[in-house]
Amino acid sequence: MNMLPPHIPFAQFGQSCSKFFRLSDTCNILVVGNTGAGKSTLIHHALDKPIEKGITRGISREPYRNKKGSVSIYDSEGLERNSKQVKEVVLRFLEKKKQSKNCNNRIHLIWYCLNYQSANREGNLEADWINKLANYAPVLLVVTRSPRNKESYVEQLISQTDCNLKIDTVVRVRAEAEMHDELLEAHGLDRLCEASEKVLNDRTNSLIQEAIGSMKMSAVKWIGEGAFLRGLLGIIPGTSYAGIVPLVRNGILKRMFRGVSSGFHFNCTEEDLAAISKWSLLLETSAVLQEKLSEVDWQGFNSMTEALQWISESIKNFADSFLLENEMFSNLSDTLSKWAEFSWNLPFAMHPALAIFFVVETAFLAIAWMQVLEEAKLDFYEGNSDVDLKSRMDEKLQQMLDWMTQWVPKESSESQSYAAT
Ligand SMILES: Nc1nc2c(ncn2[C@@H]2O[C@H](COP(=O)(O)OP(=O)(O)OP(=O)(O)O)[C@@H](O)[C@H]2O)c(=O)[nH]1
Ligand SMILES: [Mg+2]
Repeated sequence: MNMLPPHIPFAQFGQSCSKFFRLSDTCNILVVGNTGAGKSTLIHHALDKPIEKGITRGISREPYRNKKGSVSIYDSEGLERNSKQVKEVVLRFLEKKKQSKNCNNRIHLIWYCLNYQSANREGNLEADWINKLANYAPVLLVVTRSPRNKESYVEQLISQTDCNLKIDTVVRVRAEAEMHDELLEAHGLDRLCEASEKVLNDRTNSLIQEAIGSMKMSAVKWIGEGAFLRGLLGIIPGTSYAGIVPLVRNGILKRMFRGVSSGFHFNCTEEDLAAISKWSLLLETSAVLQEKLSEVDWQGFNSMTEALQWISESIKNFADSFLLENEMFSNLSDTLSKWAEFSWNLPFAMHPALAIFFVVETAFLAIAWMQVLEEAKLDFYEGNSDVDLKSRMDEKLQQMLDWMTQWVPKESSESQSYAAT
């Protein structure tokens, strides 16, 4: 007898989702729905894995995975019995997963199971609850124990244009054959696999945006710290401008570059640091910046905080013109002013211009590096990992230099009036 291996619907899950799998190693799915809707049975047949029989309690501590590891499915307790409490458990679980910076730990899809009988009766759909879930991940409505070709009441409802339900797709499934007057065959799990892949693909770009956003937030913290610490050098009496090149190799900037790079999961090696410190464009940019800042009348400021606020305002045009999105910019200047408030309400004396110069120069350089890494990361998600960071950084620095050359810092009288307000 010719024994075929059993068909496992989710064995190859994710074959059409290569972009997503550059972001995450696995797709995490949470299965929710009413008690007895057939959630556990669905997982059992999707993966051909033994699942705990009987009433499920809580949420599975470890997900059920296919052999490849491309899909990880969390089973959950049914909703009727203890509805409010179970809902809270589910929301807490989703919230916790959402906090994770690592995409591997997030919930990427939700299967909301409703059996055909309930789906075919009015009043069984908890729209508010489903819409709440949809804030965390796209929701697929799985109509369980459903005839293959018969639309349920709920499906008709969803297809109406004025329906406010945040459901991405509906899939009809019967995970296990049933015997009634006749044999009702199992069906739908392959469709559920395809539909899940499709929804996942549609969602991948926004997942990438979120991931990049949190990488940038972490980078900005490093930049704020690095710029601040380097600025401190400017108020230490006797400090003279030694140039940024040796500083790239010194502790403060090394730490900052490493931090920014690690936020993007890039490794910043000694060689990279050596390359960064060799850029001649960097020297040129520094020279232009120093010249521009030397035109400012620093005596118009009463404290370092004020001076930093002024510089934030001034470089805002810079942000608007090409380099930074507003949100990033304000985050950076917040970081800087927090640092400033923290310990810089010192009288504005000694070497203020030098301190400001250090802060701005460091921040510009690090922001350029951050943007290079961001673009490299986006390319990586598109499937191109062969990116020349050095030539990209050259381009960025050139852009920055062009901007800097045209930059006119505010007149000293303006800075004075700013300081007075
Ligand atoms: N024949 C058949 N039986 C099913 C199917 N889905 C669920 N059942 C039966 O319905 C009952 C409940 O199924 P479960 O998979 O345990 O349902 P559940 O949603 O996990 O239930 P809770 O964990 O209590 O919330 C079991 O007796 C299953 O055998 C199906 O597709 N076909
Ligand atoms: Mg169960």
